[in-house]
Amino acid sequence: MTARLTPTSSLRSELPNGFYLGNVVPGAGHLLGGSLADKDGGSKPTVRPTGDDIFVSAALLRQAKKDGTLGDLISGLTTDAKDIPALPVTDEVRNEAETLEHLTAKQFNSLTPENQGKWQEIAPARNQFHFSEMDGLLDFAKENGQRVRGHCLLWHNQNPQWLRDMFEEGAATDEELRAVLVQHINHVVGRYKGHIAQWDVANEIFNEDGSVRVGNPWIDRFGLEIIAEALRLAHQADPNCQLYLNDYNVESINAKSDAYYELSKELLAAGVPLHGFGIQGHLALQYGYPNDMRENMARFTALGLGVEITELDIRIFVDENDEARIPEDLDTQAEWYARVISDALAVPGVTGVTIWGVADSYSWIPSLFKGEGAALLFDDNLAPKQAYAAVSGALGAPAGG
Ligand code: 9MR
Repeated sequence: MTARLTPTSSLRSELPNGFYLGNVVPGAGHLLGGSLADKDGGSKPTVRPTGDDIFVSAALLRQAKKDGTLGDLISGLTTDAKDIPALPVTDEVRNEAETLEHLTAKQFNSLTPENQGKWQEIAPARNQFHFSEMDGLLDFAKENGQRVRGHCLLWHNQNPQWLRDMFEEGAATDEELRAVLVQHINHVVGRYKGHIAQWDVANEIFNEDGSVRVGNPWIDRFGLEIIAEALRLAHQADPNCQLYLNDYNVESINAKSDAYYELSKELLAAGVPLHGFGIQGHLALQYGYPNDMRENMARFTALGLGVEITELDIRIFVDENDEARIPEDLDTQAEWYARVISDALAVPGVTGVTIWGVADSYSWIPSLFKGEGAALLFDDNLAPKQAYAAVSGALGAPAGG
């Protein structure tokens, strides 16, 4: 059973003032990001768009995957984007791209680049910036009156090889590395000054037990102090942009979210420009709903920070056709979506919920969690699921419910 989508259905038209319902725009690295970039930490190239249209390029990749030509595409890749063969745009690809584009524009009032803003994508070679996809996303958002969240500046993942090489012992001095950080933040945040409302400045810096994660080259080398420096640099580059820390498994009050709470307090006390806490919200039915999420969000807003759910998806167990193993899971999933929206609306200072993908067929989940998926509002055919109707219902319901 799927929900009904009438020609006038639009989640964004149901939003209370000042509240954002976001989604991601797929792009370079999508589909291949999970299978290539992650395995070796990001040294392999990812696919560049073959046309101007960011949605067509994503649909093309999906078509290649369906046709079984993705392997050829991957083996033909080199680090030089020019060598990537252009794929023919079939009617099917065109239709899918148009539907996805239409849903993205009509249902959501905020957009996040899924991969296009990450270091590997935006600076694939030293001193070379690849802005065309981010520019395309910004143009799309402008045309459709949408806000943009930037994602992300410092992360342990999806860093270009040249940058990782610089962190090899003896390869670069501290001064040289700091100059790279200054250049990156100035170029990237500065370019979109006034057009990107929020940036995830540091992504996923703590472990589940609250200790500092090892593997983010910046933190490994300079310690957490580099986060304050990155926040200051980003603030200089765009003084009106809201600067966020962002992570997963921080929906509840736990050791990891405690670590963010303490760090946030310290940064604020030191006068560092920090404005928000991003709770990713990658949920899975088997782990139970984070019942204390409101309380957790409220302790961050009490510090004066904004809070957003930044990457929501709710995965379930699926069969080999990516369909729910237990059909009732789709109903439970819908209830959870409604709860997240109600929780976010109930806490003053929580300004938005971004869903990490429009349709199940575009989600990152099956590439990382085998046997899990179907985590989004629209199914593989881009038809609305129960979760869509539930989000719509929760937006219409009085806050606090
Ligand atoms: O959705 C993204 C996927 O396409 C990439 O392959 C993957 C690489 O790590 O990153 C995914 O997005 C992640 C986000 O940037 C940070 N939080 C976790 C998200 C899901 O893995």
